[in-house]
Amino acid sequence: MNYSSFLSTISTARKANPLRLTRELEKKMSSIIMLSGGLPNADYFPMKTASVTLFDGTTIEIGESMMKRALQYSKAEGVDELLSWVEDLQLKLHNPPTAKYAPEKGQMKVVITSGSQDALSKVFHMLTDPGDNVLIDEPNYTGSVLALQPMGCNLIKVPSDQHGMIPEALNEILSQWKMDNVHKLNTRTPKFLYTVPNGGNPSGSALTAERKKEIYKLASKYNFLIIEDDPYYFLQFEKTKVPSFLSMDVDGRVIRCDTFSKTISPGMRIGFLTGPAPLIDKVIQHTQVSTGQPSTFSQILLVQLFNKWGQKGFLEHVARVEAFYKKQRDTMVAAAEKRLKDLAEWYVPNAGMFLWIKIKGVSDTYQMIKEKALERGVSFVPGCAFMFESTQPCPYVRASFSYASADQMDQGFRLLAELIKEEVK
Ligand code: 09M
Repeated sequence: MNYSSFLSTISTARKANPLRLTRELEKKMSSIIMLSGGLPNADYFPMKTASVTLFDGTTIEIGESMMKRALQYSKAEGVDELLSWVEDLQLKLHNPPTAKYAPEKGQMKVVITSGSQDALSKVFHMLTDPGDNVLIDEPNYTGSVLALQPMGCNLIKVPSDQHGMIPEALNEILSQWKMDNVHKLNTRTPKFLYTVPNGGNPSGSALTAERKKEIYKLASKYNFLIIEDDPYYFLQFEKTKVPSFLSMDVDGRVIRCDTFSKTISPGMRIGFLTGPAPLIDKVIQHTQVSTGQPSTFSQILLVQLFNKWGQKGFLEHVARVEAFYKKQRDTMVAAAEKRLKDLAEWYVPNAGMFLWIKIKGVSDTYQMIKEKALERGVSFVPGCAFMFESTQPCPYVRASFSYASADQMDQGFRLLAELIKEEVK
């Protein structure tokens, strides 16, 4: 793959920051006279040690020298122990074909990010110039749509249903580039496709393995990258997980965003990005001149947690989290059936945190949700928030089942039912 042809003008111009720590220098730090680094003196950091109690009553400790590290600058790509831990996790879960490729051929590389939002923003900046074509399904995660739109790219809407993007529809869109008359679209083929493959936010949609394979084939044929934004990977409610795009990436064209936000903590702001080395290196250069690095403190806390848990303990933890959200999903669907049966429609999401509800007889939910619902004491997100044209009327609302108790779901939907009845009468 010719990775440089995908880079934006800004990303092409980026250079590595010579002030930042490198892997090599960090390894030598204790054995050489260090006069290069503009690192503050750790002896004057006010915090000395920490002991964090876990839910099972056991503790993880950050001792004195670990604390000095945790409070210090660190490498842009992440601290070594966490990097190797997530690399092992990716190998186990996705076994990417690119794992053993030469770096320039797109070898799998991982970088720690300040959550997926940071990763997405950097990836979009890396790839997008004004006028570039981007394939994306609607409705979609507001944080991505709002990050892409100001870059001046053309968002090409790929039709989708509860199983995610429809490959036949994608094929039809792409086939326009073969025709002579391409004036309706920019003549450049799309640079990348963005999608949330599991538990789509807000739609709850989930791509099947078959669809992923079809989409990947089209990506190879038309030479575009796939951005797989998968924060709900660990919240899949079926017995077996659907294989990821990363797991089928023979060409080295997939950039996968993972996050600990939904399984450990969004406040720690730690995620990880996996993709072809030449592209990941560009993200690292961006980090060197933006956030510098994801919080070292958060990373060290995770390292200590994973040292205690091992991969097995982590997977057991996420299985418990997954089981909780599945129960929540069932509770919300039951509440919807009880309260909203004739007033709205939805499908049962098999991953994620959201129920996407289409209100019957209400063409736009904005006023009803933003004003009246809040007055009555319940909040939802109006569907228009997830549309590319957020000022257009939209009959949907997004309800999150992550937080509320069974009673709150029941009462929330009772109030929604009241509002709908008032609206349609
Ligand atoms: N609502 C998300 N989604 C959200 C949301 C949020 C404050 C976040 C998809 O790793 P992170 O934490 O940066 O995750 C970002 C992210 C990326 N991709 C598909 C997501 O759903 C997080 C934060 C308040 C409301 C929020 O509503 O949906």
